[in-house]
Amino acid sequence: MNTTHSLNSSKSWSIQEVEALYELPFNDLMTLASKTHQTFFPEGDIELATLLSIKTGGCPEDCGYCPQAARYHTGVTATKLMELEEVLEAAKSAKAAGSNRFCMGAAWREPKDRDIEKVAEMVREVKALGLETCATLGMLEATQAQALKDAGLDYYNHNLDTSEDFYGAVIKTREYQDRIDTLTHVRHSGMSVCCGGIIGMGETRRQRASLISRLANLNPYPESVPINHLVPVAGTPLEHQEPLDPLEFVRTIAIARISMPKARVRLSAGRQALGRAVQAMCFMAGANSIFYGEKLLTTGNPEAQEDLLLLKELGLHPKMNQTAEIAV
Ligand code: SAM
Ligand code: DTB
Ligand code: SF4
Repeated sequence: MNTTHSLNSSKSWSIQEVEALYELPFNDLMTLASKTHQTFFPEGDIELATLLSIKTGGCPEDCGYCPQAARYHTGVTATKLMELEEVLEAAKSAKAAGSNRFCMGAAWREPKDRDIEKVAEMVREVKALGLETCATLGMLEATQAQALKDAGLDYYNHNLDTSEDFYGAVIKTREYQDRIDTLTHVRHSGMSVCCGGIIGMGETRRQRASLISRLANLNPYPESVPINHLVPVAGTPLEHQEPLDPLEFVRTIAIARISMPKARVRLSAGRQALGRAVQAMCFMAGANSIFYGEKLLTTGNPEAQEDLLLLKELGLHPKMNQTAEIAV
């Protein structure tokens, strides 16, 4: 394996090249990923990002993995958009717990312009607390992306989620191209892009390779790459999905690191089920960000103290904000 091209941060990646990485002996792949990580992130810290669901459930889309789709009976209660004060309380707690980034998620297919005005106000106020801001609100028009950028939004999260040829098996209410269009508007607005996917939905290895190739070939590739492990939620069509081999998940993290060397690769949903050993391997493979706090949007996540302890035991340093009030 030629390692020099893997350390090139602006190379394009064919599906075949990504598949070739999957086929490497596991230890060779881990060594290459680790070398890439050390080259591009010599400080080796772990970013902490906290999620808040600012508008939960009742979503008209049919994403087969999602507990917030109105059409599935998952026990999630739909809510209206949260009030500003409640969002600020959560952001202050996240800051006190050491988080660097606060990500506001809404179960919308696409926001209305009046929703954007309200979220823009939240963004301004959260940013004034000294946190990095991120939002994930569904599909955006160019003018909406610009309004969020003008309010001070640092990142917009919008995932490709899987390969183009597997997309229709999981989501029928929108097209892959809709995702690409929103990502284009976000990039043109000047915001940083947070874009990744879900692994373990029944896709083939080639389809995983295709997802990574699409992400790595976005020009430029995303600054943040959340790699979610499917959380099989009761009531969703993927509830009984056969579990993925954990080593295949670790491989995917390593390949995301190698193909997008300067990105923050976030070990995202599904950490509770992965356990400590697999998470440790993901950090070795180059993951350098986590969702931090006991809740994702509607499902569970490890307790903050448990995560800080894990990082400490592994000798990893969280990238904490300066005013954190937490100690392990
Ligand atoms: N509605 C917006 C959208 O779809 O872009 C934003 C919120 S949506 C919940 C954000 C992301 O959460 C999805 O793109 C998907 O990657 C992730 N997600 C949702 N349910 C999940 C699950 N059960 N397991 C893993 N990831 C999940
Ligand atoms: C992302 O890629 N993962 C996060 C965030 N972006 C918004 C969401 C994970 C959601 C997991 C299912 C839930 O908690 O509802
Ligand atoms: Fe709606 Fe987003 Fe869930 Fe799809 S992933 S059902 S768009 S909240």
